[in-house]
Amino acid sequence: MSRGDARTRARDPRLRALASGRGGRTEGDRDPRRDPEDAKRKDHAPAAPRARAGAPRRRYFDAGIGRLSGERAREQQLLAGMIRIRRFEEKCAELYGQQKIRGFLHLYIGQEAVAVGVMAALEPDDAIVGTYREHGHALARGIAAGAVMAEMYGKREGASGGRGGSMHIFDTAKRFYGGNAIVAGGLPLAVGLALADKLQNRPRVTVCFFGEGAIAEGEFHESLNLAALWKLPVLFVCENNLYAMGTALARSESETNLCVKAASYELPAWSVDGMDVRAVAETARRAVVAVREDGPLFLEARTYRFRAHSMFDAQLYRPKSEVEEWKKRDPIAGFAARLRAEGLLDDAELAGFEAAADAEVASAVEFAENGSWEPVEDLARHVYCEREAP
Ligand SMILES: Cc1ncc(C[n+]2csc(CCOP(=O)(O)OP(=O)(O)O)c2C)c(N)n1
Repeated sequence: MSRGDARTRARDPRLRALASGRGGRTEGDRDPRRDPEDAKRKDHAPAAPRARAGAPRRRYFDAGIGRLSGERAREQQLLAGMIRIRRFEEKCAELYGQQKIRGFLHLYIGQEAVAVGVMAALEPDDAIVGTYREHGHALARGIAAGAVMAEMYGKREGASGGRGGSMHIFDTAKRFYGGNAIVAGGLPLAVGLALADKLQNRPRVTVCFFGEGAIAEGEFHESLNLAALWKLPVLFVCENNLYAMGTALARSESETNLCVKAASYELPAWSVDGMDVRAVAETARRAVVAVREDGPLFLEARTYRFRAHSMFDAQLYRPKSEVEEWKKRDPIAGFAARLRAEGLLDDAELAGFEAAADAEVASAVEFAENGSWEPVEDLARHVYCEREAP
């Protein structure tokens, strides 16, 4: 070792700790492997939202018990938004069985509070990048249910002209940039969108949704690094549902605390209960303000998917009892009960939201059924840009 290396090591407490055999942890750090909460997470028990150490404390904010303004209309809107997504996706599962929808279909059922809570914090000019589980993101952003359903059918009237299908919903007017089939593929796109906004002095935020599986990809690390380095206005929303297809988080990651990973790129890293729409909405509101002012932020939403990974999945990798445990925390039933108890919702209002969602879904199906197929002559269109080169 050169004298320069030795001097660097002496200055950096983490390197000193490595040299002393403490695995890179400094005295101030807690060892997640000895922490009972983290031990629970490794067993995939529903974990209470919690901030933890690993970087300067002020960087963490745990808003699992946050509360919105209490305004009746605003709270009810969150509930109605979730019901709408649930009903839409239940219908999609049915249509898939009838082969009206083909290819892959990844349902968002169980995770509705994340999309609805985060979208409530955004302005029309802000941009969104979703994953292949993005029907919920698209609906929460206000893309017409008919356009989303027609895309599922592969019809020309679909949001992406029927060429994308369920994994590639796209709507520039809503600044909704996919729908991405590639795990972590959306992160660099979000960084690019935010870089463009920053270079052109536009006060916009880009929100990027991704699953915890994306954290194993190089694109996650490259994107967080560049976003932090260039102070880009990106809100990275990691929907941690504990499984990447059949792979549990603890089977693929030595560090299961995702905030620690994000904080290592010098991003503020927050964690929120993704089954609690009120907490998500309030945390996202604060996060978006912070991103507009200071640059990128990582938000982990701890959530769970109630259905299989996709329509082809025997779910042998998780016990049924675990799914049942999480279903007790259903974001819709739980929030409806809470609003009722607080006098912010009555039975007639709830029935009204359910009926409105059913009617909207029925008319979306009708729209898709009546849609048209793209003519074969158009097959090679949209492969190359049709504009003249400048
Ligand atoms: C780069 C890449 N590798 C592998 C796949 C296959 N694949 C599809 S979904 C998936 C799991 C992703 O899990 P996660 O990111 O946690 O999202 P979730 O399905 O839980 O919402 C994998 C590995 C892919 N689509 N892209």
